[in-house]
Amino acid sequence: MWDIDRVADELTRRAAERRDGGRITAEWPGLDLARAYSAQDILIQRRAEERAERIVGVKLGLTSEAKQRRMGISAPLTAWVTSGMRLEPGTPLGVASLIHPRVEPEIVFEMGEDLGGPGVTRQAAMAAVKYVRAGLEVIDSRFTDFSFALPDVVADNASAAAFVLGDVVVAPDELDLAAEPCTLSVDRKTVAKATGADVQGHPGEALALAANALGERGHRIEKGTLVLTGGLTDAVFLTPGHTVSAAFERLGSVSLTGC
Ligand code: 0L1
Ligand code: MG
Repeated sequence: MWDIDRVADELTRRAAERRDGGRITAEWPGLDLARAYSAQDILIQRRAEERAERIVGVKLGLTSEAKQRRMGISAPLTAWVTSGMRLEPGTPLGVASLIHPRVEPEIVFEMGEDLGGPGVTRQAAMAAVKYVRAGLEVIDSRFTDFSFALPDVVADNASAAAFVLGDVVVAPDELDLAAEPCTLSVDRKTVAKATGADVQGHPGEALALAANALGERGHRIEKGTLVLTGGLTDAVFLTPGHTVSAAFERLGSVSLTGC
C-alpha cells in the first residue's frame, strides 16, 4: 500500500542507491498534487534530519516552454534547494555520485525581503529581490529516462540534485531581465540560446508564481534565501571530462565540469 511516507522513502532510497525507477503514479493513481507536495515536504524534512542540511531556497521547475516541451508537462511547480546541494564554483562534480545528471541554465534571485502570497504581482515580487545571479542547476530525476507525470516530479523535489552560482551579483533595477541573453554551451560549443523572457515572460513572474503557490501551502519565501527561477533551456547531460557553461550578458558566466 502506498502513502506519502512510502513515496518519500522510495525516492530517498533511489537517490541514495543511485538508481532510477518507474512512475509512482503508475502504481498509485491516488498520488495527486496535494499528496505529492506533502511527500516533497517529508523528503526534504528527512534530508534535513539525516544529512544535517537546511533549506537555502526555492526552485521552480518547468517555467519555460523549452522545459515544458521536453518533459511533456505544461504546468510549473515549486520545490526546495538545500545547503547540501550548493556546489563550490570551480569544483568538478562526480557524475558517478548521481544517477543521470543533466545541467540547465537558471536566473537566480537572492531575496532582500520576505515574500508571501496570495496576491503577489511581478512588481511586488521584484521589489523583494536584492540581487540577480547566473546559475547552473543539476537535475537528476529519480525516474527512468526523466519520464514522469506532474505528481511524480513534484514528489521528487523537481529532480533537484545540485546547483552552482556565478560570481557576478547585479541589482534587479540594473538590468533588463526579460532581454538578458543566455548561451548554453558544452566544451565551448553552443547548444542552446534563450533570454530571460523565456521564463514565464519575465523571471519575476516565476517568482510571483512561486510566492503565491507556496502561500497556498502556508510557506513564505524568506529574506536571504535563493530562488532558482527554472531552466531557461532544455538541460544537457553532464559527462566526465566535459564542461557545461552558461554565459549571460550582464550576469556573467558560470560553468560546471563533470568528473
Ligand atoms: O528548472 C526546471 O525546469 C527543472 C524542472 C524539473 C523537472 C526536470 O526537468 O527534471
Ligand atoms: Mg531547474
